[in-house]
Amino acid sequence: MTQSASRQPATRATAPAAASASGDGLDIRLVSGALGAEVRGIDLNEITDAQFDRIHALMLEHLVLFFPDQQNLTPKAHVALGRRFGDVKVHPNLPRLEDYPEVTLIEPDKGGKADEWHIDVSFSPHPPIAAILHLITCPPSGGDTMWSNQYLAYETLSPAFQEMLEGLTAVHVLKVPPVVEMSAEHPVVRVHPVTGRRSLYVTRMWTSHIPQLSRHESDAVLQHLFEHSEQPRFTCRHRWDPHTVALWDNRATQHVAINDYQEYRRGQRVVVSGDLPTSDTPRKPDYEQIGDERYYPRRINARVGY
Ligand SMILES: O=C(O)CCC(=O)C(=O)O
Ligand SMILES: [Fe+2]
Repeated sequence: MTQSASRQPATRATAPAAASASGDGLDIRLVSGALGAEVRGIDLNEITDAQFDRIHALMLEHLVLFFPDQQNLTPKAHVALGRRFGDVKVHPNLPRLEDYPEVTLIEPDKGGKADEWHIDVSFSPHPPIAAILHLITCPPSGGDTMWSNQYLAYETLSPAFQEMLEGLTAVHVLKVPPVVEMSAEHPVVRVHPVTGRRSLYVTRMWTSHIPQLSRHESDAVLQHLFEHSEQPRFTCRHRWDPHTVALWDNRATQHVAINDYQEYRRGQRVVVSGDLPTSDTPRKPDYEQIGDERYYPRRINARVGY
């Protein structure tokens, strides 16, 4: 094994169980064949510029990182870590810490469980580029979280289907009247501003329709993309211990919290904004809709806003 565990586009260079100790004292263990790495040997409460650069590079490579044993991480340092990646915003409608409003409370009893595949806050015109979740209390078993690699989801579509998706956009909506209503339109295939790789950017929880297609076409295409992008072969699954921190690239992943427990579970999350979802292909024209065929599926309205 060389300097660091590495993940190549579409294939794996290293065995998922392999661990590597890099020169900077970090111990990195890949958690699945598709994405995810556990990183030990760092205290996130206080990181140097060099450590930040390393974490950033690891996030781009593995898409989701898990840092166990982060008991020292204060809300202040949590927000400061987020700020190293970009702008840290207050969530539009989830509960938050009183003294640190940028820290969202992830307490499933108070606001629903994030138990459908989603991209965080993709209904916003400025969706987060990254999220940092500090799990503080977890059930003795259950309550795992899964992530899915949306580069792989895109790369495994047939070239003809990939070509059809170019220039399409999708509408993402949060609709919980009368509290919050927000929607945004983003490319179906986005180009990552740092890696340059294409990834799928639609998600079951928030994506309602593709305005360039008829309603029936849009439903069929989205249904296929949801099912395709959620396949186990693109995922990793994390079993939490208290005080593990997960950091993910929200531009190229989706995730889902598994709703299989009854006990109290609590986390604190900071999301980071930055670049906007973009494509390098011109947007195709809208389909001329007939009557009121454009609609927002009922499932969208059931959610609170992860
Ligand atoms: O509770 C979890 O494991 C994940 C919740 C979630 O979707 C999030 O923090 O964005
Ligand atoms: Fe989420």
